[in-house]
Amino acid sequence: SELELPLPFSAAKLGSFFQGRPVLKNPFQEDALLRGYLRRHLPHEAVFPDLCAFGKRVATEVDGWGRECEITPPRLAHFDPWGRRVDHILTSPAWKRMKELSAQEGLVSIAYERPFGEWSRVYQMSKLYIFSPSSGLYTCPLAMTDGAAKVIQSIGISWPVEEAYNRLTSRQPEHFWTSGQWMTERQGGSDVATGTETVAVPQTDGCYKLFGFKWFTSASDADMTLTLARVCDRAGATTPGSRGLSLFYAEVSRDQDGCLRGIEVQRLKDKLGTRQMPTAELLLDGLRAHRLSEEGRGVAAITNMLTITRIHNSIAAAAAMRRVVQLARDYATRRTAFGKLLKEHPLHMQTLARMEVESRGAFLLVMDVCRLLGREESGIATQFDTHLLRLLTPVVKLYTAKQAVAVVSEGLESFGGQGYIEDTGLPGLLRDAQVLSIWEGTTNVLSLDVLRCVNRSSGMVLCAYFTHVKVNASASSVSSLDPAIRAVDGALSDLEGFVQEAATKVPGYLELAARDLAYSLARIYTGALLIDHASWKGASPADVYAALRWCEQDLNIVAFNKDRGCYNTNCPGLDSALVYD
Ligand code: UCC
Ligand code: FAD
Repeated sequence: SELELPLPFSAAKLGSFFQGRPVLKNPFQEDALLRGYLRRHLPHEAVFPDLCAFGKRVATEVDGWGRECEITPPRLAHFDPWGRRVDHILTSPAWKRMKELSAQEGLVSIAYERPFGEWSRVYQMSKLYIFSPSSGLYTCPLAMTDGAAKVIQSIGISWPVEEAYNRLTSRQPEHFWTSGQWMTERQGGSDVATGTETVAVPQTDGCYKLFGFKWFTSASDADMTLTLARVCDRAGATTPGSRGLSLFYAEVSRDQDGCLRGIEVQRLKDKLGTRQMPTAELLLDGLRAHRLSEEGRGVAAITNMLTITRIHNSIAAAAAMRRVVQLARDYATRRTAFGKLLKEHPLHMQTLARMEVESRGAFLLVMDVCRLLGREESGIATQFDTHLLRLLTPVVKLYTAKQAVAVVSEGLESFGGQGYIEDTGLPGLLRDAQVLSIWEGTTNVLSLDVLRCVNRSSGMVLCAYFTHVKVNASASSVSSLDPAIRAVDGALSDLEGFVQEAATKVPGYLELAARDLAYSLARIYTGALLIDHASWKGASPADVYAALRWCEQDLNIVAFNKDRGCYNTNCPGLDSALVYD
C-alpha cells in the first residue's frame, strides 16, 4: 500500500544528505607562513605557546562572540523611560567581552610594554592578525586606541593625558579604555583641512569647549577621543585650512543622571558592513576638551595616529584573506562535485592557490611594515628605515585593502551558493572587507600621500625603496627562484625608468599616475619579500612556489601568455601543496 512505500521525503524526512560546514581550526597552527615568519625573526620561546593558546581560544570561544556581535548589532536609546535624553549606545554582551579579552591579551599594551624589543610590534600584530576575523570588528576600536596611545606618547605623557595613556595601554579590563578618532565632518573626510567646521572656544581655565558635528565616529562607545577643531578668537574668528586645525583630547563622560556631557548622539549609521560596531553621527555641543597640539598643527599631530590605524587596517585586510583561504581549503576537503572532492579539481585548487599567494604577499608586506615600526619605536631605525616606513604605510594600506575585497569575494564563490547565505557568517567577511579601502584614507588619497612623502623627502624615500628591493631580491642563492628574481629586476628597472621620465613631465602627470605608481611599489616590494622569505634556510617548497607565482601573477602585466608557468602539468600538485601547506 502507499503507506509501506519507502518515501524519502515527508514532513519528518528532508532527505539524508547535509553538507559538512567549513570548520575553523586554530588559526595560528593552520598558518604555515605566520609560523615560519616568526620562527625566522622572533624565536623567543614565549611567543609560540602564547599565540598557540590564543589561536585555540579564538577558534573555540572568541569566534562565537564575533558572530554574536554581528547578529546583535548596537542600538541607540535616545531617551530613558522618563523622557530624559541619555543617548545610550546599547551593545551586546559579546562586544563587552571583546573589550575584556583585548585588555587581558595585551592587544594594545604589548606595543608599549615592548617585551621583545624591536620585534614587539610584530608580536602584537600577529595576535591581532589571528584575532581580527573573529573579533566582531573589535579590532577597529583597538586600532584607534593604539593610535591614540601613540599620539600621546609622541607628544609626552603628562597631564592631562597621563591617566588616559595608562588606561589605553592597560591589561586590566576594569581599567582599560578605548579611544575614538573623530576627524570626518559632513564636508570632508579626505579633505579634512577644508571640511572641518568644529570650533574650539577657549575657557578661562585653559580648557576648550567644542561645538561641531562629527559625521562618522566609529566605536562611538569609546571612553575618550582625539579630534580636530579650529580655535576661535574672542570675536569668534577662525583660521581656514590646515593651518587653522588643532588636535584635542576629550573624555566621553556622563553626569549623575546618566546624560552624556557635551555630546548628542544624532543617530547610528545604517551601514553595508561593520554592523557589529556603533558608528555614530555626533553633535558636539560644548564638549570639554584639552588642546594637545600647538595651534594650527592638528593635522601633523594626528598623523601618528593615522600611521598606526593604517597599519592595523592592513593587518585586518591580510587576516580577512587568510581566514577565507583557511575556510575555503577546509571546505574543499568536505564538498564533492562531479564525483570528487573540490580539492581534487585542479582548476579549483589553482583558484585557491592564487588566493593563497595574494594572502602570503599581503602578510609579508604588512609584517615588514610592522618590523620597521618596531625598529623606529625601539630607537634603532636608520634614516633608511624611517623613509621606508613613511613610504610603505600608505602603500600597504591601500594595496592590501583592494586585495582583501578581491580575495574575500573569490573566497565566497569557493563555497558556491552557501557563500552567499547570511547565517553561514561568510557574507559578513565581504561586507567588512569593503570598508578597508574607504576609511583611514581612500585609495586615491593614500596614493597622493605616497606622492606627498616622495616630494617632501626630495625623492629620498624612493632611493631607500629601490636600494632595499635590489638588496632583498638579489641576495637569494636559490636557483629555482631565478625567474622570480628576473621578474622583480625587470619590473624595478621599468619603474625606475618611469619615475625618471615622470620627473620631466608637466605638473599633474604624476598625480594621474599616483594610483598605478602605488600599486607598482606594493607589487614589486612584495615580490622581493616573497623571494627573500623563500631564500631563508628554513623555507619550504611552498614558500618558493609562492614567490614564483606572485612574480608571475602580479608582476607580469601581460594578461594571457601561453608560456605562463601556472598552466604546466606539474602545477595541480604544486597548487594543492601550497594551499594545504
Ligand atoms: O576613518 C577613520 C576611522 C575608521 C576606523 C578605524 C579603523 C582602523 C582599522 C581597523 C581594522 C579593522 S578616521 C578618519 C581617517 N581620515 C583620514 O585618513 C583622512 C584622509 N585624508 C588625508 O590623509 C589627508 O592627506 C590629510 C588630512 C592627512 C592631509 O591633508 P592636507 O591638509 O592637505 O595636509 P598637508 O597640508 O599636506 O599636511 C599637513 C601636515 C604636513 O606636515 P608639515 O606641516 O610639517 O609639512 C604633512 O607632511 O601633515 C603631514 N602629513 C603627514 N605626515 C600629512 N599626511 C601625513 C602622513 N600620512 N604621515 C606623516
Ligand atoms: P570623499 O573625500 O568625498 O571622497 C569621495 C571620492 O573622491 C573617493 O573615491 C576619494 O578617493 C575621491 N577623492 C577625494 N579626494 C581626492 C583627490 N584629491 N584626488 C582624487 N580622488 C579624490 N571618520 C572618522 O573621522 N572617524 C571614524 O571613526 C570614522 N569611521 C568610519 C566608519 C565607517 C564605516 C565609514 C564608512 C567611514 C568612517 N569614517 C570615519 C569616515 C572615513 O574616514 C571617510 O569616509 C573617508 O576618509 C573618506 O572621506 P569622504 O567620505 O569625505 O569621501
